[in-house]
Amino acid sequence: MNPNDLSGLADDIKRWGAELGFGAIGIADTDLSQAEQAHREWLAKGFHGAMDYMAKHGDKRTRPAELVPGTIRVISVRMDYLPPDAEDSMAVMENGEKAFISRYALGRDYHKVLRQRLQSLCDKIGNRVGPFGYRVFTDSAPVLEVALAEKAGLGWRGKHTLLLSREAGSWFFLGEIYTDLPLPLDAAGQNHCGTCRACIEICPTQAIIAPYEVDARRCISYLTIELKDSIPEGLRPLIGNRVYGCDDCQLACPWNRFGQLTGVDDFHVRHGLDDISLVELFGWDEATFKEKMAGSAIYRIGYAQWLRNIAVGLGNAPGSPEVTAALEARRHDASPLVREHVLWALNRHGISRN
Ligand code: B12
Ligand code: SF4
Repeated sequence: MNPNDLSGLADDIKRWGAELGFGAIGIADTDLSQAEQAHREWLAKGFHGAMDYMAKHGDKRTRPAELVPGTIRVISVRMDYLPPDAEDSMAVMENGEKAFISRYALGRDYHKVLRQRLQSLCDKIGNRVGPFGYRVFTDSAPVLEVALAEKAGLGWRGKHTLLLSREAGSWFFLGEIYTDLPLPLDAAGQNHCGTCRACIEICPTQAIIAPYEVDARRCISYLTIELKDSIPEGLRPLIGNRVYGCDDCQLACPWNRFGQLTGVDDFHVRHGLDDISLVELFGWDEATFKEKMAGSAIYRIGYAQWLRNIAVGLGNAPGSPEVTAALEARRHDASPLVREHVLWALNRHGISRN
């Protein structure tokens, strides 16, 4: 293809992407050498904690062509997820009897939604150019998504390390197409954080240890989603009522005034999860958990870990007969992980562990 054809193709890709519900699309090359050293250091400091998959792939994460041979361009996409009908986040977090679930997890699991739409975009490209080399990703592969999106002009990395856009704040998922098509490049995003430190100051566990550096081991998102074992006791009181993920650094960010509501029905709130009580959630048996969470990202953490998180929330909740009764009902839970967190929670309410 000549340069004019490639430029026309890039325009078409952006137009098709918008039709498929992507909020923005940009094109980057594969040079992540600037990020490579910082990435190695992050791992060397052990900030990934128990996320072994972060360390497993060596430099493949910063060298796209080593992950998918032949890759010379990355098409980076954004998909907004804020559900239009969700209860106000601050109101839920300030009510200790409620469970706060990160806004990205109130609807259906995003992995499938994004992958399907990225595949549709590749089908459209294939219809235009014939067979071409590509692979689609979102979240789950050794891909440095934020750095690539920044290079592709979708925005800039905020001090909380998430990608920020002037048009959409940070309430979106990222996805990519690695390809061998020599598409024209977009200009990288410019940083607009200035002297603001709101995300760093608000973080309940001081997980943002310096601008652009998160120690995942302290992050509530890691503690409630990625960590499979016992949550360190010292961090439990700081988790408050956040039972799945954490949005505090995003809620504090002034750029999130520009957050866009999602146009994707799959991300709308299901089962009233935006404003539900801890006691009610703790009462779900395993069959109910599986039935209600089918198709949700929450399903992946499993029932025991889910109860572990809610037990922490109940330990931090204002004392009441309902809270005590809910915890007592699980004092002898089959899972040692759940039992241990229940006993801790009862102890917080002045009830002996024995
Ligand atoms: C591992 C991971 C996590 C971990 C670690 C987070 C982290 N900051 O690294 C945990 C479990 C804590 C996590 C939490 C969340 N995550 Co997450 N996560 C990922 C994942 C899988 C990999 C990220 C990664 O590579 N981390 C490793 C480190 C090395 O990367 P890094 O912080 O980007 O490191 C760079 C900077 O530190 C920089 N750097 C270091 N020092 C310095 C110094 C200066 C001066 C500068 C400029 C830069 C700099 O260089 C490093 C290399 O580029 C990505 C998906 C993907 N495949 O990319 C999603 C992803 C980043 N997560 C996402 C989301 C939504 C979240 C949560 C908001 C979920 C929630 N509500 O609970 C929270 C936010 C927490 C936070 N503040 O980061 C989205 C972000 C979308 C966006 N708008 O950017 C992603 C892109 C998933 C997706 N496909 O949509 N996540
Ligand atoms: S998600 Fe929560 S705990 Fe993690 S860095 Fe942001 S504010 Fe801190």
